[in-house]
Amino acid sequence: MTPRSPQQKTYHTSNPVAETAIDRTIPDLPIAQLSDEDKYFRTHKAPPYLPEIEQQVNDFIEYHASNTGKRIVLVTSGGTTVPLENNTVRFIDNFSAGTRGATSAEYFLENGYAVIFLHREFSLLPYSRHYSHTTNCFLDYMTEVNNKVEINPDFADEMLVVLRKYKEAKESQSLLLLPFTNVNQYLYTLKLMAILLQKIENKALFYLAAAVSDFFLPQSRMPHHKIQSQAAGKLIIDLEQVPKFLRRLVDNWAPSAMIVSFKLETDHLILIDKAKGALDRYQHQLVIGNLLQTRKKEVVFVHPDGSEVWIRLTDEQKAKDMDIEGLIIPAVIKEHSQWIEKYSK
Ligand code: 9Z3
Repeated sequence: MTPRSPQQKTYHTSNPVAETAIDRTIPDLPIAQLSDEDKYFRTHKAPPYLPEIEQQVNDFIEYHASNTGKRIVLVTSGGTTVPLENNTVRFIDNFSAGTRGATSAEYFLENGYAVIFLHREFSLLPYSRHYSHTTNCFLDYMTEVNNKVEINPDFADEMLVVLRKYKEAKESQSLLLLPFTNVNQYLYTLKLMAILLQKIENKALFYLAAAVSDFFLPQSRMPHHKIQSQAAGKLIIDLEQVPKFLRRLVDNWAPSAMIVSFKLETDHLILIDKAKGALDRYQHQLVIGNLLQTRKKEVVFVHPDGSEVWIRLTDEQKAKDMDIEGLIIPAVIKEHSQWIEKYSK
């Protein structure tokens, strides 16, 4: 199996740009107030490869609109980095391996969706995730017979199932892999995707499982070269808050799409309140709450009407090593169908 498609390249962090001047000369109107989100995009340069991605995504949307009529889900997956230097040697990262995103993408594909998989480069990918980042090396799935490499028969049946699904996704052109590494690349790409997906209106679904950093170092303050250790005995890092982009996504970038975000906490006492707070603030359709410690076994769906629905693997399902995404995705799809129906009336 070839785990990487040609779309995946290594892109480089962009250079800082000077702030664009605002015209404040217009009389009789309150001085224009830039939102934090607008300020962000005015003061941070877009990744240079963005036009290439735009073309690929346009083609993907066009293909499905004209040929298959499939709904399209944007799945975000894995953690964003926060570079500390422009020529990046050091960066801040988070724990996410991309399991939630990669597994969810498989279930969306199985349920007839086309998937744009916006993922942290080198994090887990749909299908190949079964054979990478595991305790086993992929070579453990192979065996030597008469001087030739073959799949170890112990794994062959399981691998055949995965292989068929992978081929089906590829042949039906239903999976588009797009990478990001740092939070700037993530934000620019998310905004672009949202604007392009406006074409299919409510058939677009946003499933935001990526672990996005809350703090970052603005490009205007980022040293060009590697920070030198001789210069100071201590390194003090002064980070800004990443603007809350979800409101922009809901109101401006993707006003017709259904938007699902994840809320991650480690303290179970605050999870529900934080999920409700996100819905209040961003006014989107669904927050899926999860705790770091139990995220693979249970999640909670929190809705704007205040309802909370827990989804849990049963002991039997746990024993069979079933993915919780096998329960999450059908439930999300059901809500997306209701959203489409409501919006189409
Ligand atoms: C999640 O909560 C995901 O479920 C996980 C998946 C990151 C926990 P893994 O990749 O983990 O399977 O190991 N994603 C959202 C995390 C996040 O950054 N949420 C923000 C927040 O909680 C809102 S967008 O404030």
